[in-house]
Amino acid sequence: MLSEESEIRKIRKIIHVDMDCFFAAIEVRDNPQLAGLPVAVGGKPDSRGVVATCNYEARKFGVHSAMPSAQAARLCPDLVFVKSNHTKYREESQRIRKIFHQYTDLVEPLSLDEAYLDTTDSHQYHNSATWIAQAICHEIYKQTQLTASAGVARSKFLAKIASDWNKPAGLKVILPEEEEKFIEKLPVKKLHGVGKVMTGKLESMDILTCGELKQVELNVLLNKFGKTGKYLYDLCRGNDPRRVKPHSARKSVSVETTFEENIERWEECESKFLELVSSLSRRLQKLGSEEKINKVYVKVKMSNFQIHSAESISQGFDIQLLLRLFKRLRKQYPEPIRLLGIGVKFPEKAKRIMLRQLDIPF
Ligand code: TTP
Ligand code: MG
Repeated sequence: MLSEESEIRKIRKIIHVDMDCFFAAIEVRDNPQLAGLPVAVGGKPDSRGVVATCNYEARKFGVHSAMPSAQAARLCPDLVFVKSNHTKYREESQRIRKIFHQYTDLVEPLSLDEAYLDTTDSHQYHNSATWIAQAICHEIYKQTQLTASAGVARSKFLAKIASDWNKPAGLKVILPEEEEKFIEKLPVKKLHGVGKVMTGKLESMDILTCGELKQVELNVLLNKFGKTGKYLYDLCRGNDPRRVKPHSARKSVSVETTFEENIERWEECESKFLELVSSLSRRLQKLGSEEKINKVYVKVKMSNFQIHSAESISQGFDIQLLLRLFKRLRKQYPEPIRLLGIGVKFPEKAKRIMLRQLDIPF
């Protein structure tokens, strides 16, 4: 009996909610003249700005997040550019989070516009996660006139894939009994962390779907991809036991790359560094926490696997300061680099404020 009960307990009900073209949807809502027009939020094309996001009308022209605004304007000549207003986006984000908390305390925000919810023990709607997800999207629309998409599954990675499935204003439920079939057909590139390079490597092994990935033995994947190999092995079997963590106040945010071949020349180091800067900058914009940063740091792993880092107090995301830190490290350790990482840290006080904004006791 007990084992049956614990068997039942294992089936979790995770919802992943993600707002549709969040910043752009808010701007269009607040300026009805923009309705129906292609709209991008971000820097103007005559500056060196980039698109933070754009609405679905603009996406039809191939415009997307992180694209240089000048390129976006070439693809879509009628594109309307709107300056971002993070204070407004944060306010909307808080309204949405309050709605999540009506259904469960287990809410893990990932950025301003998305969160995981564990509704395994939620009592509303006869404990139906599907109905709860629907109710959340309706309530969000009622309160904010913004649409959200939601995914329901028994694990985080599937719930996240599901929320993207029927975007915008879509709902996708992956029932536990449908899960295996769903994963079999799932293209590997849909897995979080499988980017262009990894997709290419898997393609060269004739692996396009998770079903094909499942045929590969663990030691082959470990040999080829190291730790990531085990991650791939688990996901294509639907194994993702990560819990929804409501109290995870961020201490830091970082990005790093391990190079296929060690890098040494300064031009190459600088160009890889700038790639990391853009990627960290995108993550920070999504998190909406840029101005709270009080430290920046650079980390390098050398060809002999030794790790060195440099850190400095900073006001905000100071790229020039980061570059100086990197140059200093480079001078001290001129050997070939295997891995480069950059990151930012938040002060204790900001962490407490962030928690308070989420209505979480600390
Ligand atoms: P996303 O949820 O990735 O994108 P989105 O909500 O605009 O569109 P989708 O319908 O596909 O979910 O990001 C949420 C917000 O974060 C987005 O509205 C703007 C911001 N953001 C950036 O500022 N830079 C970026 O590179 C990305 C990806 C997002
Ligand atoms: Mg979104």
